[in-house]
Amino acid sequence: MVAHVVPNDLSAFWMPFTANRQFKKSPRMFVAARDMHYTTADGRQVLDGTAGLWCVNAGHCRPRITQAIQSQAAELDYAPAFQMGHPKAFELANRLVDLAPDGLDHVLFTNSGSESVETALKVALAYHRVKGEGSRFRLIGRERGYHGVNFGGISVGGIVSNRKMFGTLLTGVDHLPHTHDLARNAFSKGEPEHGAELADELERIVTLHDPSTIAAVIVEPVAGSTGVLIPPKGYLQKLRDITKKHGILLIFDEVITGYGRLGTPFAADYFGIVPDIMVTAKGLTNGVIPMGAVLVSAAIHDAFMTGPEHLIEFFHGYTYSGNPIASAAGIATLETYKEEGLLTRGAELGPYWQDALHSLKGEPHVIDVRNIGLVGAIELEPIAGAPTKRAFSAFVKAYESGYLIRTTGDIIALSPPLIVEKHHIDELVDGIRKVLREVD
Ligand code: PXG
Repeated sequence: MVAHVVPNDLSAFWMPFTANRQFKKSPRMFVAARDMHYTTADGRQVLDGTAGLWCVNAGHCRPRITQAIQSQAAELDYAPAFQMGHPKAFELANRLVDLAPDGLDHVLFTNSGSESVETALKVALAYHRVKGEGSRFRLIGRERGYHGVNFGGISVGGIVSNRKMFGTLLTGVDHLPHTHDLARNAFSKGEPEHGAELADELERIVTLHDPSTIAAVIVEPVAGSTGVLIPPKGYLQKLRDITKKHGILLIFDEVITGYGRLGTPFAADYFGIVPDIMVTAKGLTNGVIPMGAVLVSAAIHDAFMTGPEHLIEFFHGYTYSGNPIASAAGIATLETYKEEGLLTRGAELGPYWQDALHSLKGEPHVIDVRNIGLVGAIELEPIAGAPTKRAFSAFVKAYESGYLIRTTGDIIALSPPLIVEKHHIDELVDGIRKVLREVD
């Protein structure tokens, strides 16, 4: 009822993953953005230390992407996603296959990371079934894993607060241990030395359930949301070896690591490991239009392409799978990344980023600094009896001082747009240094 809409009344919007009451007492509003900066409602500039939510990899309001969206909206707004097509979805899929590691040859489109995860898990289960191995129904995730918020994703995910309210979740799920180990690995630069043996837990889980019951293992190559947990040297290779040995699919959830975050197009490139399925979203469209993409091997795709040709091969998809405007945004985003060398910029800037971040060692409350590509984390000692409070205060103080950082638990996570310059890095790190010296 339009008559009841009061401008600037904040109560109707129940905000996602937000302390709603705190926010609405003291709102933090962005009204514009360009390149590395946001503009707040009160006209201040805020340096984006997080690429929005790990998605605006090419920086904000890039003209090529804006124009692509504008002209696509005027030319073909929507085409049915089922039994009909339009050229841009095919073009984007082809470009993704070109960009992805060899062996990932087909693309399913979604509208978010969460939907990409559900899609990947369903492909994995259905794949085994169409191959005549329907006994492979189990999915293995990992503690402290984040795979979005839908039921499959929270089932394989390992974040207690995202799971505990929601009943029985998916059955037939087990979890690997997480790899975070401050006692052995604090202040590691890049991949930590210790912990590859944690991948052997997969052998134990496989033995417990029998390989013939396990469909897939899903992990983030670098866990982002739970505070930038970087895999120990050799760990991911072990997961690849064990899954291959037992005919289990390996799914990399690259929603955060995809599209240049580690200084390579995908984490799979960084670690030299090709998964069977790769889950992406966020940076695919520079965060501008919701879209995700799931890349699968030819072996998986081809296993479905049997039976009479008039029949649907896989009963899954969304109204907006490969939406024309999202596809146009995706193509323009990939062109921007290519033209500006953004997918490898993290490799060039990585050493500078690393040194800058590690200069925070010794500042108040800092118990770890870790980094990989253009990702970083600063872990703070929690206030006794009030976990997360110190980091949240740091987040608010940073915002007030002109820096957007992200906190999860008592960890500050950083992931600037890939167009970041050295002077932005200096500014961000010095800003955080001041904040750390001020917070209780
Ligand atoms: N998988 C991974 C690895 C993610 O990081 C999702 C799936 C879900 O994506 P959607 O598009 O459904 O949100 C994510 C999302 C943070 C943060 O600050 C991380 C995400 C989202 C919002 C905030 O760590 N990751």
